[in-house]
Amino acid sequence: MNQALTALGVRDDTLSPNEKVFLDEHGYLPLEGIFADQVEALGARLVEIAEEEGERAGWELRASEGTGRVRFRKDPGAVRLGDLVNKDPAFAVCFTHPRVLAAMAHVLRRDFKLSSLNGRFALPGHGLQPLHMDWRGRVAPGAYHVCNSLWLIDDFTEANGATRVVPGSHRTGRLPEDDGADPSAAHPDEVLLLGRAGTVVIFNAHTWHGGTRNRTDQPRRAVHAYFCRRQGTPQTDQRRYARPETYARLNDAAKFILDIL
Ligand SMILES: O=C(O)CCC(=O)C(=O)O
Repeated sequence: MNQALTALGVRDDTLSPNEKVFLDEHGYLPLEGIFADQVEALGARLVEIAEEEGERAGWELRASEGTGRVRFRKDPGAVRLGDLVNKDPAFAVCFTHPRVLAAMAHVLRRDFKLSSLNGRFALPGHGLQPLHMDWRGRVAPGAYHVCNSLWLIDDFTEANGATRVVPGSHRTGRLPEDDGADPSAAHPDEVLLLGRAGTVVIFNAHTWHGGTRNRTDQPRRAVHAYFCRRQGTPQTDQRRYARPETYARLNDAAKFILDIL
């Protein structure tokens, strides 16, 4: 793991001490503008893939249902795209960016691989999700299994279905429903992850979070680069899906992150 991280440019100071403390305490960390130079191209490619796949879009996520992998969340009114690893070389940045990998290394104690790389468009009038974690069950603070990163393809605004999180909830060892509240309702402590397109927000996937309703007339697009422990079952079985051209174009360090080396 250390060799792969070094090869991909991750150092002990890739995240500052303040960034690590913020992530530990709040369960999320915005990394502003870190892919601003690529956001337009990635957004255009996502739209093309959504058009090419049509009704079939997201089939890889549905296929993982019932296999013991993370349950595919019913998400009416959202376009889901699966397996972006193999759909365009441009998406490699989402699992090789040193700042993102440094955050994963911090939360998952230098023991992680990609679980899945998906797109999600919250369509106008839709996108509200119950508060949830991307892990079934309660875990003791610090014993984290999964960590996510949200790649903002569009600006995330108050109106367009920005993701909400409940800061610090990853340290409670509790589920959103434990306090008897309706997980679909607004939580008194929730904050919206607002930011400019080109920003990545890391969130410890044990932090309670969920999409909000998009009240604009434009889709709100994001990519989720989701990571789990190396021994964990990935949401997308990278070994099954990896195409020959993906093997050919990625270096060994990137293949290690995908666990296809
Ligand atoms: O795209 C978002 O706003 C968050 C999506 C999410 O949390 C999920 O699909 O599990």
